[in-house]
Amino acid sequence: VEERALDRDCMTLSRHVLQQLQSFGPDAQDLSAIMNRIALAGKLVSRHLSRSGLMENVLGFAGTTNIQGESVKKMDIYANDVFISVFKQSGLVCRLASEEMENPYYIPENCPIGRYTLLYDPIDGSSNLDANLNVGSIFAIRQQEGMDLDGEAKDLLQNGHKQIAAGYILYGPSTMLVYSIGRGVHAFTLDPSLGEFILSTENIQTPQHGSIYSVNEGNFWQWDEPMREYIRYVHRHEGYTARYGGALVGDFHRILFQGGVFLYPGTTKKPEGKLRLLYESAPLAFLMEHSGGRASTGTQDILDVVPEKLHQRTPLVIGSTEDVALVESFMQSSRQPS
Ligand code: P6P
Repeated sequence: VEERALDRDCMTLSRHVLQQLQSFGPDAQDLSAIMNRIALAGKLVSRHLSRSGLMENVLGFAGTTNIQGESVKKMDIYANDVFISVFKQSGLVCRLASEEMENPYYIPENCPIGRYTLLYDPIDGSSNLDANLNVGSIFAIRQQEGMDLDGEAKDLLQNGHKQIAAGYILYGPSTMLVYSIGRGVHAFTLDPSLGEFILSTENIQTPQHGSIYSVNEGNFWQWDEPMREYIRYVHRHEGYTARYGGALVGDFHRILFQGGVFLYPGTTKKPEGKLRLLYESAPLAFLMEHSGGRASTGTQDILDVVPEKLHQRTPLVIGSTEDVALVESFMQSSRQPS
């Protein structure tokens, strides 16, 4: 048993990425190195969060608002800068597109050698921090296409099939990193004593159906009739239970492992929904599609959506294939209310 435990402790994230690619060509090395930098960012953010209650000037509002007019938390800014710093020294990533920055951040010394772009939400669900509840970082990696001479990063405005890797870091009771490079979805748990993310679940399989539906029912009065019909259906039928943590990564993580469905549909206030496409919904859709689940806007696969702008929002229905299909049957009102 001791030997098995030792072997497991040796399956670090970068080793796993190389193994996944079964080749040690330049792409494999690059992706392994990029994942390693993301792991470093996760460790730095995790360390900062674990002491956030004790340090001055970490929690609370930064006194600024981001491009969506949302008040920015100091932690949002810290985490955003962590990702920039870890990639500055990497030589791999030329551009970073983040929820916290109106325009992509370019690292000139890495361009054009570093042909990769990191799209990320540095801290998602930061309002949970004030209650010491889980938050997460979400990321996707794309290859730059063209020279982007005008600095508009127009090549990022392509559908989610252009993602070559995606994942998230969940800062919960343990810090976990979940990723996919298109060959299954794998979870790693940070062992703080080693400072390493160690493989904890390989090839996660999302059940075809689950009892959980995860949605903010406080928005009921803002939904259209098909969405209300779906909620009435799950209220009426036995076997459903509601779980909603208010932070996307934690709610997603539960569905990824246990099945069920997470929804953030359009509302009267936000017809396009609240969640962003490029660095929230598309990375999670990439994962869910590779763990046997599905991700939809309610009428279209998330991975097929072509954004018109960097910070575009989208409605999101994501989880078990059967449960996403049930929601779609209401949304496409192809179903008679039963
Ligand atoms: P609501 C957090 O602000 C966030 O962006 C996601 O992490 C989360 O899923 C959602 O918004 C919660 O939004 O409207 O239910 O509070």
